[in-house]
Amino acid sequence: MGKTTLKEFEAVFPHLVDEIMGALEGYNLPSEAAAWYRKALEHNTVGGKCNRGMSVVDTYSTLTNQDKLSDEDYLRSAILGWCTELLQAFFLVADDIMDGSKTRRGNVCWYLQPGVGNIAINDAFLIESAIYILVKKHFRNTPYYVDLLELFHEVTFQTELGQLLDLITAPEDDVDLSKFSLKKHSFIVIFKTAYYSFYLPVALAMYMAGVATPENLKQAHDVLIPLGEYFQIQDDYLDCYGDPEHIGKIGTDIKDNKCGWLINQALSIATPEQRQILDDNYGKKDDAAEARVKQLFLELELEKRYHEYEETVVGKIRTMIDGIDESTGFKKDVLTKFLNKIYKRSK
Ligand code: GPP
Ligand code: MG
Ligand code: MG
Ligand code: MG
Repeated sequence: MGKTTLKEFEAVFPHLVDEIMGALEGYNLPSEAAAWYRKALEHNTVGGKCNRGMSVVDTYSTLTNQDKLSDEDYLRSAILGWCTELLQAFFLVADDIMDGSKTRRGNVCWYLQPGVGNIAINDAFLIESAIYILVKKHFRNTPYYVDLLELFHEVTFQTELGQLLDLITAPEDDVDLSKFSLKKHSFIVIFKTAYYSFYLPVALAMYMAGVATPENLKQAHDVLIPLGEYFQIQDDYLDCYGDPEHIGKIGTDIKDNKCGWLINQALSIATPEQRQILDDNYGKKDDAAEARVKQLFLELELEKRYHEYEETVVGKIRTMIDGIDESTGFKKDVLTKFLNKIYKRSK
């Protein structure tokens, strides 16, 4: 099955920016505001791996058994792919403010760019609005238009709920590790990441391919949610152990008091003395305290624990994929491709 390339996929985006700009006609928006919007869109939406966006195109090709899509089918699936990337851009602009991050995709975060600051909050909303401009323009006449709108709205809501729990479990001024648990962690990662990163792109392609029955959506959901949970656990792992040059961002989870996978593992095996070290050093905006936590993670062999987790969860996900019923138009291959893309990822 021919996979789309980043080059091919990225080539669609400038046309979509022009369309979004076209939607401003009639508002008499002063040109400096239009130019700002264009820049916010371009700066924040392009430059990532586009795995989520490209997977809409690839999933659509797989579901419809087409090795090479017609230009029209490519464009339509790529538009839904770019809407997924716009949703991600909206989230990341806001998330970097909330997490106090410094870099994103190898660049200084948008809110830290000269002259941007809090305007980035409004830019995040404007980027979200672009989704609905594009979906309306290209899908209003389809029988599944309302399904697409409801899907984007529900997934956005789910992500915001995950972000809410992520944030209130990590107050800046009150480090209390007894508030953390693997159960909370699981809710956080499924809601803040798995729905929009895994379920959304596949469900979009399923609507386009005409196979989005409740049964098929459930089959997709039941594998994609654990897959997305595994993906965010990789993100938590890379926050501490990834190379900032390679992942394009500097980890903030320890200093930000985040209820991540590593700290939850550490809490489950720490001796009372080690627990004290964590209580004293986790969640402090201090390089030495962060280094002390990292050293303890090393002593607790969390890296080894992570690699064991990875093998176990991937085995379970493969078994779930084997159990998929393909007779109703869904395909195991969609899920296997996702799994292969993220297995042992280092960025
Ligand atoms: C990733 O968390 C989650 C998001 C980007 C969703 C944000 C949701 C909003 C409603 C704004 P993360 O903080 O671990 O991501 P990263 O490590 O990339 O900063
Ligand atoms: Mg973040
Ligand atoms: Mg965050
Ligand atoms: Mg992270």
